[in-house]
Amino acid sequence: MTIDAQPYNWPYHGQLSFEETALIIIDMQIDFCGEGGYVDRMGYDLSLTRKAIQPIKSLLSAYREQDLTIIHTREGHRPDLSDLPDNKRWRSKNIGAEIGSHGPAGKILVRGEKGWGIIPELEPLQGEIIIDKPGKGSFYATDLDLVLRTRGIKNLILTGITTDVCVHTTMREANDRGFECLILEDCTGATKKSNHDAAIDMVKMQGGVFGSISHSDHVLKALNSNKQEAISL
Ligand code: C5J
Repeated sequence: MTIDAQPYNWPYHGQLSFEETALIIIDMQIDFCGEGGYVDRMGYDLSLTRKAIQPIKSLLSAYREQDLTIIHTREGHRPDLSDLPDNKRWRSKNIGAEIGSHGPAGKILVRGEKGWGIIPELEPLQGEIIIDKPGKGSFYATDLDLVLRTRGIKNLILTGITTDVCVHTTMREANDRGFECLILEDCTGATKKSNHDAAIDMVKMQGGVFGSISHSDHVLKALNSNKQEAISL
């Protein structure tokens, strides 16, 4: 089985096993797509990040139905900001949304605050893995690599926000670590549409420089075949 994708049907070796394929949902937090959060405070259009919610929700429920590996991530910092590099703080202050300062959704990008929470539509269930990360990439200063390898995960389906920042950084890091990556166009979003489009487009270069690109409909179709196959056994 493979998933229809560009520039190549995924995965490249043509033998997709969902048991070895994790669904990664990146930073679907109030701070990135909810009112009063970090992205809202910076003045960006929330509809661009919120567009990913419904397609991710459909995929999440299909993954849950088959008891497959789901990983949620959250970007955020310790309440004492001891893991917040000075340059990251300075830049957020410069744009009027200083990390750690008080906003309508609590302290911006601080663990335990309202804005840091995952949006109710995609709230993790008990037992689903959550990776807390201080940076943009999901591997930096986290145990994600260990968790994936312990579970025998070889392939990652990447969803979440933002396409050009945390999703791309994670995809690039994962690709370098030998994970086979698929990014879903409709399950991602950026703070600027042209950045989303460019981030999706650049994956297609060099024969799929970081992996391949697809749409949630194609993954849902493959998940359905996987389910039918399991029933017929
Ligand atoms: C950003 C993210 N854009 N989750 N974080 O600062 O992409």
